[in-house]
Amino acid sequence: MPNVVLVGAQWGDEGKGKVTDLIARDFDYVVRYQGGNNAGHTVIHGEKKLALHLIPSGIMYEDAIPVIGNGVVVNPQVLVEEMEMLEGEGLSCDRLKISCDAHVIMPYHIELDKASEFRLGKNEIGTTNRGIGPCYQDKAARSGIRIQDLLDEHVFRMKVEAALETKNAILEKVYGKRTFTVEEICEAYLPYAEVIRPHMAETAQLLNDALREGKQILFEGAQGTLLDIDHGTYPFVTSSSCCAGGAATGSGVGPTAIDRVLGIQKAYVTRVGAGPFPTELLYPENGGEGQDAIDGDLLCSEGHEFGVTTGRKRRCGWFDAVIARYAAEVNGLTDIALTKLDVLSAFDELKICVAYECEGKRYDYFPMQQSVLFHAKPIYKTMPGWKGKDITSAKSFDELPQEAKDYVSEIERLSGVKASIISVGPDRNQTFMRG
Ligand code: 2SA
Ligand code: GDP
Ligand code: MG
Repeated sequence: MPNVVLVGAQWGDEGKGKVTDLIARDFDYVVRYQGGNNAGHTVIHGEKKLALHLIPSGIMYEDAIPVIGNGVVVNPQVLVEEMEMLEGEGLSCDRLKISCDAHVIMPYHIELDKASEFRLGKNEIGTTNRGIGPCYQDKAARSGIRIQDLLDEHVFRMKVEAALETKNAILEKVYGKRTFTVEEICEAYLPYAEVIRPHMAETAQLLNDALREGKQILFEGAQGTLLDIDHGTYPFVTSSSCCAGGAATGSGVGPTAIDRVLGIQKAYVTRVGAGPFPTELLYPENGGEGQDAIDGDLLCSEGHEFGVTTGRKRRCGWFDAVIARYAAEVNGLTDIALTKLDVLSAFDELKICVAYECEGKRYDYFPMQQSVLFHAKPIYKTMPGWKGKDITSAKSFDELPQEAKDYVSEIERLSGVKASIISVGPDRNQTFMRG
């Protein structure tokens, strides 16, 4: 298999963890290139479901080297706890490499994230409160603290001291929150440095050496296209480059090394957090009623749609081909993995959004203005479902009911990308490839 970027094609939680885990055995390196412990990637280990937040899903295979790239933001406490959890499951983390240039999520980032969300009130972004945004903010402002700083006590102290001058002022004066001392931060963070030290590496060099040796790399995206800081539904996005382009900047590997961009699409759409979502089937608690509310609830319950990191109930809606086409373009998708097709077995009929309508105008392409997206009404095509036919043990496309084949083919036609992998259940073996 060539070098592959695996990217979420919607608002995250498309099943990236499962697909990464499925194909990772064929790669020498599995690299996270953006985000932090806001991610929640579910993988199956034996009989158990494991949630990974920071460590690449490639950790499941002892021949693959997992790499946390320079584009990732690292909470050292979460990292160490996740390593301990994996070791406890019998999965060694000895091979894990962490970029010396990755930025560190500091305790004040988490407080600032919470305080800023609280202040926004009903206009909140709905962040995971993990300090992601404030950490990337410092990175862009060139005042961040990196993994290499954490491993040098003198430098770390100096940088924390400098940071606290402004962070404490903001926490106290703007938000009326608690402040931090250099001592308490050093006491909490410096012990982690010793756990991280053996894993720290110049990962860009490591990956480029690997490429020269003909090794193969899988880049594991977190969140999704519409949460990308540039291409997503700004400002209701995360603060990193989730799209395929981020794989290059977030790892130090040039774009010419990438051969394939695999988009992960759910057979319907979910979103967790605030922001526009044209095909949303509003829950009753959010003002929804009638058949839409029933369908939304059914998608949520059949798909077990709850956040892996925060436990929040995800918003659910019909498949949106406008988004699918957009994701195909901004990522340069070569093919897609279509997941959770089995969840749709609960419905008599299915809807696919083919375009939007806003103030009498039809939008076949993702609208330029956020206000249009907020008010966009989906134009649906209705398709027959395959209710009552269990597809969870299908081993090939031919074994799917005709209605399911037609649904997949319509998604391919509308998005212009072939579904090379189809997932019909959470387990590794509930998946088949198409030639
Ligand atoms: P943040 O915390 O600054 O990145 O939040 C900004 C927006 O990005 C969304 N976001 C996510 N959306 C889906 N899944 C994510 N990971 C977890 C999961 C989420 C969870 O796998 O379920 O457990 O709630 C994720 N991470 C960030 C977030 O909802 C904001 O809209
Ligand atoms: P990620 O963030 O993209 O890795 O996705 P999450 O792990 O947050 O959410 C995907 C959820 O769907 C997890 O609970 C998976 O176990 C589950 N899942 C993945 N693929 C399938 C599938 O084809 N069918 C069903 N029913 N569940 C799936
Ligand atoms: Mg997730």
